[in-house]
Amino acid sequence: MFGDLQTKLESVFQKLRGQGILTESNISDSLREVRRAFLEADVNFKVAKDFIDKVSQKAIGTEIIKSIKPGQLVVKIIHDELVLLLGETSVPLYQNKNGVTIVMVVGLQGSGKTTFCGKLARNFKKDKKSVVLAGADVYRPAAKDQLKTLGKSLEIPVITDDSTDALKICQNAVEFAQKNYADYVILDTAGRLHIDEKLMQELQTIKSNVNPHEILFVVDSMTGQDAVNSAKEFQEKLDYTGIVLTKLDGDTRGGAALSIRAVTGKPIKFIGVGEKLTDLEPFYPERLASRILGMGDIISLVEKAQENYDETEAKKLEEKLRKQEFTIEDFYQQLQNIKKLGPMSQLMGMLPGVNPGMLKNTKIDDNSFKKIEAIICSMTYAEKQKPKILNGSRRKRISKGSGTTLQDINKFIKQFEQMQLMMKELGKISKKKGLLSSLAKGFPGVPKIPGL
Ligand SMILES: Nc1nc2c(ncn2[C@@H]2O[C@H](COP(=O)(O)OP(=O)(O)O)[C@@H](O)[C@H]2O)c(=O)[nH]1
Ligand SMILES: [Mg+2]
Repeated sequence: MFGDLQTKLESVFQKLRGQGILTESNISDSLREVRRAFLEADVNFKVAKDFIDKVSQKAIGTEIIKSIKPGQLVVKIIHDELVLLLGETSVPLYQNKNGVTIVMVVGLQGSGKTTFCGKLARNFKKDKKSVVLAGADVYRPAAKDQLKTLGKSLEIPVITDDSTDALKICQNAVEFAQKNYADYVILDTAGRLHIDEKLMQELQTIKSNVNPHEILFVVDSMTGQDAVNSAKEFQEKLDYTGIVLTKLDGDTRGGAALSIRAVTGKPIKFIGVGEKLTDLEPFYPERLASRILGMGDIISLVEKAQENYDETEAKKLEEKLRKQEFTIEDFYQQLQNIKKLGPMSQLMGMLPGVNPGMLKNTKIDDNSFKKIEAIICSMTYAEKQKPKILNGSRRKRISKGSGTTLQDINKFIKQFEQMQLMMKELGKISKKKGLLSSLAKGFPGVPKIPGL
């Protein structure tokens, strides 16, 4: 699903995430590329433009949280805007509390109407609801047979006859459903290859006489902008209540999926992801956005960091660093902050900025963090404040207390001293740029970690 679009966006994001500092010019370069990727995916021109404008306004107005790289923040803004574009929340089917719920299914020929009727009927049945199907595609005898076969396999009654009176068939089906206290009746109507007056009139007649609670417009997502154009025409003529996007399993571009809600103002209610009756999913904007961006992990990382980040604490830390008063105790506090974000092994996998080669040589996993924690916990207050006093016998005591080797202790202290040195240097240059963002570049032997 959306393979082409994903690949293109991924390469834009890769560049963006690598940026330590975002300027208006590299944001707008990246957004230009996102726009190009959208247009190549056949996203409606105006939709793409509006989207980029909104992201750009938000990106420029957003305060940078220092524990997150600015590039990651932009990815998050794009994700959030994408969710809005897709409709923000899922819109479930209307349910008639006082009797049969009538669902009318419309769309062009071959869009997947009859298949969708079968899938929906199966879903209802699975929820222990009783369903009646109406075969009202009166122009192709094979269409009625197709529905009858589906009905048989699902053990659901199919109401139809040999006439060409679609309205009558629908009315009969509704009546049958009411008499039998069914929960749902699904009307499978005729489509054409192209929209024409006669088809629209027939559908309008059914709508005004049967008064369906839901009119679902079924559309083949692989047809891109054609899908969007027909969705708009059907909406103007029939004012349907929701959209069913079919054949998403074969859609590598995603243009229809991204544009259709914005162009029609109607919610997408279901997606078809295969030919089988089980291949139907309710539509969740959030899930589709994550699928398109392929980066659910980063999104949750940014969210976690936003939740856990404490601005005042960070300010205090910056002050200490500037005065070169960063102690092992402070380092320990930072470790605790990082731990709040989740298991280290998981965090590392989430971080797109982490160079995999770097990870190979430095095993930063929960265990090595635990080791460091144990070492620090075995130190006295004075040792944490002034690591210089850590002579041989103190080191031996700590290694015994923490269950680590003397080598581990020496390595840790050496790393800490290196880090202090680096911070001293950074403290000099970072007054202008923001110290923590410079620190995000990491210290020797340890990859970049948010919050550090
Ligand atoms: N891959 C895939 N094929 C689908 C999907 N929905 C329908 N189809 C296929 O599309 C073709 C037309 O479907 P049909 O329901 O007869 O369309 P109708 O003319 O609108 O009733 C059939 O071959 C279906 O198997 C889907 O979600 N994914
Ligand atoms: Mg059909």
